[in-house]
Amino acid sequence: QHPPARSAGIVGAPFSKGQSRGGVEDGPERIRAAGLQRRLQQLGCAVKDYGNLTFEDMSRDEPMGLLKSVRAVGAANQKLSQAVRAAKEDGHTAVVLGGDHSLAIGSIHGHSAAVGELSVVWVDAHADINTPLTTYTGNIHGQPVSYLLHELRSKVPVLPNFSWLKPCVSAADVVFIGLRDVDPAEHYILKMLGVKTFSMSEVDQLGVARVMEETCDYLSARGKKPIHLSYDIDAIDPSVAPATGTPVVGGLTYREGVYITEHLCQTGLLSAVDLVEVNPLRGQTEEDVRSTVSTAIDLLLGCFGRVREGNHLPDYRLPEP
Ligand code: Z70
Ligand code: MN
Ligand code: MN
Ligand code: MN
Repeated sequence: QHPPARSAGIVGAPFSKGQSRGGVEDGPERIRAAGLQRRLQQLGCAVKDYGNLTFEDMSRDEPMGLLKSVRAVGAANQKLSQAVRAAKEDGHTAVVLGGDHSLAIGSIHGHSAAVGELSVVWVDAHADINTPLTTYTGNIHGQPVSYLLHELRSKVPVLPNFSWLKPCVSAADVVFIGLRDVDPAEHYILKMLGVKTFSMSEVDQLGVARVMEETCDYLSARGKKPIHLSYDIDAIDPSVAPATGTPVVGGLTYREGVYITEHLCQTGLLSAVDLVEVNPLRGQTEEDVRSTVSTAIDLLLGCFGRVREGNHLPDYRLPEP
């Protein structure tokens, strides 16, 4: 195989106000400290690290009904959108290190602003498609998909610090993989819009290889659009990735999780990746955190051409005696 020359543009987004647990803002540094840049470079991938975004404290950010930290989430995502757009315009495959999954709002918006229409592959235990009116937690990390879909425009109210956001994704261009904790209103929305989903039940039934084949066939039937992979680490089983805010039993194995990234990489269309919800404070032990971070790194390496059969650099020469 001759993988195209790749470069990763890494944007750290240490943001946690889309949910209520501290620690997820330390995800980017932990993933970097585990050697992400060096491991990508060993694959022959060029790396530009844009560093971490900084998010100002929002002094007055009272809840709007149930909805928490609306102004902070809006402002952070506007900043992230601009950063992802810039990374794409510099020619990189964008890598957003979260932070919580509310960041997908800005990441997908910025990606779309740079390249136009997208396919979105959302790998998650959760559907994250509540609207501000259906949520019962008030956490915006359970809502990003509803803010992004054209079809839900009339169901999402105008919110402070979100006036920059215009829906930019069509429901028919989204595939969910790994679902196993979906709220009733979310299930209704998914059915109403006819969104393509592969719950854990379908992963069990079909196997991950057929799930990925059907995912790519489904998306490419609407044209070969750049793919945005939004990977919530809680899609992976908590026995492998326990250091996350909302672990849900019965998740993807390490091998299934990595296979998804390998398959998407092979399409040549992977254009941006979010890796979110790694929370170093949520593990019971340091080994829990290490295992979670190490899995996150392997998922990202899979996105950039690492294969389990082994890799070698294109200019490799055997040593001569
Ligand atoms: C629930 C909500 C969620 C992650 C929890 C949970 C959403 N559906 N997402 N943990 N990563 O709050 O809307
Ligand atoms: Mn999520
Ligand atoms: Mn989740
Ligand atoms: Mn395919």
